[in-house]
Amino acid sequence: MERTFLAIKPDGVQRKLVGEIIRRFETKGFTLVGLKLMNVSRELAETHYGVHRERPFFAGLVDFITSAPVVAMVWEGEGVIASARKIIGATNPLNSEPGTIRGDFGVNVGRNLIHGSDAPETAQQEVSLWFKDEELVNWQPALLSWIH
Ligand code: RTP
Ligand code: MG
Repeated sequence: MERTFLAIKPDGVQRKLVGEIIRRFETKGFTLVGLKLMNVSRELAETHYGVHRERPFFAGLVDFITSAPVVAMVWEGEGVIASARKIIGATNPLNSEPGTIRGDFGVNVGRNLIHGSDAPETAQQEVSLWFKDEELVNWQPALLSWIH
């Protein structure tokens, strides 16, 4: 079953939006298979956002993500990678639709509350970068097959 990596960024945790954000993925019908509150090391942040290493916002992005705890998660379900990106909304909250997490709660592109893997390859890489195998729980919600 498809899996994606999501992380509630420091602003989401500081603003007490953890429950609200998790609720949106639960009520959509996805299954939580990994969850931890953690401080992010500089090394992890730089690897995770490595694709943006040459961008002007890179240093600020790493400073921000390492500044306070984040909630790292793995979610499972049909089409979860693309669907989570829709639930999250566009990168810049000025462009994200109301009804999305960033559209409803975000204002600034550098404080956009949550990260979501953007493709199958990055989802796989990010799940194994952030979680050890034994930290993920394989389980199937009862009756899922005929509810969703
Ligand atoms: P994320 O990786 O955090 O889920 O966000 P994303 O895919 O929607 O956006 P991406 O292009 O991967 O950018 C990563 C994060 O860098 C910050 N950013 N700042 N112009 C800017 O100042 C700027 N552009 C991007 C954002 O916080 C974005 O989430
Ligand atoms: Mg991205």
